[in-house]
Amino acid sequence: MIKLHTTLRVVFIVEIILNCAYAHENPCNFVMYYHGVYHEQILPLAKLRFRASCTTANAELLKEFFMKMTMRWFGSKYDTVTLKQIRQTAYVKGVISTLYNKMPGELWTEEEIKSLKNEVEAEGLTLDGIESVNVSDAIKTAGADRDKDIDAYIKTLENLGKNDIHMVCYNFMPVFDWTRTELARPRPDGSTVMAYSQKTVDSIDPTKMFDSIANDMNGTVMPGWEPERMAKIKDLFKMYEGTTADDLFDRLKYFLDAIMPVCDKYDINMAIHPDDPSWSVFGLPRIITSLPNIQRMMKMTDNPHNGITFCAGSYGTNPDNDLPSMIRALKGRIHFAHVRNLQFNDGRNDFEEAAHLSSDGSFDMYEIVKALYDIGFEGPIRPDHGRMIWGEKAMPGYGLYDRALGAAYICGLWESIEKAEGRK
Ligand code: DNO
Repeated sequence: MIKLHTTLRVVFIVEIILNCAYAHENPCNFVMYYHGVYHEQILPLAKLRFRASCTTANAELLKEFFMKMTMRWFGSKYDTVTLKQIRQTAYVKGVISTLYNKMPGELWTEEEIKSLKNEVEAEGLTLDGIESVNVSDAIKTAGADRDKDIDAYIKTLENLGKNDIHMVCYNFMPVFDWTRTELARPRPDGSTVMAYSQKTVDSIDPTKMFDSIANDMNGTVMPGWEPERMAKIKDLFKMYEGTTADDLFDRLKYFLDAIMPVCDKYDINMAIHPDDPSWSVFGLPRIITSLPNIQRMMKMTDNPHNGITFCAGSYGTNPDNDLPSMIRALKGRIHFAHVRNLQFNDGRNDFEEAAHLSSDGSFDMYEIVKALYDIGFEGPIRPDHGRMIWGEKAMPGYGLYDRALGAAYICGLWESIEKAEGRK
């Protein structure tokens, strides 16, 4: 530990001297520059040196310095999985949670956040971020309440910052969040998974989409598919009528520009979730779908706090997205990672979710985890949608058992990569 701190300190001092001139121009430059350099250059360098000197004797230290395995938790009122169960997985050290009852545009108070945090910490876990603080339709459609809703969002971020929460996942998808046409497709081994069929999407009335899957929700409320929201589905489609991809980019920029000052003040990393699947559905434009589109988003509001959730299963719906090379290209701007696998049955026309294991699906999970390791990813990571196995009844994708297997698998990949790299 002492060795690592000394290394960090020396690298810091050299870095500070080298950047004096830059700092003199404007002290703000220095703060921003320092933040980026620290995360993108200094810390990975220090870690590299640390790893090089690693032996099994200091395996204890490894626990502290690398990615943090988490699990999504919807709160005690809504989740079938308990914090006690999550803690006992041993692999998972923290949760990513939310105030699930909050409507988009509604303010989250400091006390409400504190009580969520206390509840998590009382079970020996940490609250490592929020998924999601949802963005209202007024913001996404540039409607009359846009500025009012942005003000509430800023205050919510401020209250999160005051509670020492530094990562917020959100999405900018119109009408639907992620889209699946089946919530319980059986696999040969008797497990069930969520699946997508383009044929179904093309043949179904989008306003009936919710009814067609509602029976498979196991009595839970699925994020983005809240019954109150689905009851207004026709109005929602009307609100987005005529919206183009450029409109969505402009509105996203307006939103991001407004919230960046509070993110800078409290060091909050905004992690936009990709559109899932990563193409337009039901004629609605979708923008967070590919590397060029992410780069456009990062450039239009150029701030290290404007980053992404790298969701392998969502970007991976498009076989043109080369997941490991996207991760490498996005170094420094991936603030949260969702790691899961998919099985393609027929290109983009039909896919189903699979176990996290590479051989159960279409992705090379080792290469995905290796790319995250190589860029020095140090944010929260979580297993994503699991299969429903062992008779569990839970929110589709969010049961305990298969996500726990996923967490164990990802931790195993990570540890073996870390040890192999340390030996170099
Ligand atoms: C689906 C999730 C999404 C995600 C939101 C983020 O299971 O990955 O619902 O949480 O898009 O706002």
